[in-house]
Amino acid sequence: MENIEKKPIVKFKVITIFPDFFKPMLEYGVFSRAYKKGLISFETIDLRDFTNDNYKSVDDEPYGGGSGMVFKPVPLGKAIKKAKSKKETKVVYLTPSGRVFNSDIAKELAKEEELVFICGRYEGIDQRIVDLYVDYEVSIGDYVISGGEPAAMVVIDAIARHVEGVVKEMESVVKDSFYDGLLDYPHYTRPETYNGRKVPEVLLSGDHKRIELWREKMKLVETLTKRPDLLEKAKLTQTQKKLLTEIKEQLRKLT
Ligand code: 6GU
Repeated sequence: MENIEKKPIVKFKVITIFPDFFKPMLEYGVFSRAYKKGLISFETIDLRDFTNDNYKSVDDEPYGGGSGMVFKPVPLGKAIKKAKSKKETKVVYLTPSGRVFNSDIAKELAKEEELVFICGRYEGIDQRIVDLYVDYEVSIGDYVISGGEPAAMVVIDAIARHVEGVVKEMESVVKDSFYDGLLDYPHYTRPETYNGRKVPEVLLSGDHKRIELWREKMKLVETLTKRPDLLEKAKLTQTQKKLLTEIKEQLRKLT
């Protein structure tokens, strides 16, 4: 595979009031394997360790009144300073007000050596923390979840997949949905007939050129029918443009 940039190891550090939330990530699956192999490092930082009152309070009422609580700047600022081992370290704040996370952001962040994540709860964090320390505000979609922790897991997993060696075959990352801005082609495995439905004949042909072409075409069909918005942004190759014209022509004839 050409054009796969070599990535350095990435250190993930997560500031949270629920460090145990992240334990399963280190126990199961691709991320855990990469962690155990030392390809990535992962550390949680308990925000309560940076409080100095008996109640270990991390939040307070918002100035100006209103509902909800806000993460206080003092403990959070201390936690961020502790987490960053150098001043170039990027800080990512998980918030529904952020830029919607995607494969391009994942690839970009995978080039960093160290990343600090802030998981918010309640109404959010003091704005001065955002202004002073945050480099990226990231959301995982247009809905609200109760805290940044599941969002951090999603984002960290997606970034780790772009780090060299994390996914056994970089080829499968390159072929994943979204790597080139398109959805993936459909996949089939044994048996050849399931509930009366046969696997597409081309996949049984052994003709690798034809299979490759079918898959390229199906990626376009999938994207055109399910996520046409992606096609507008995708940088298509000449072959893909030609295939797309053919597909649209065939669809026109059907309707
Ligand atoms: Cl990053 N956090 C929260 N609390 N809700 C979200 C989100 C993040 N992204 C989408 N919804």
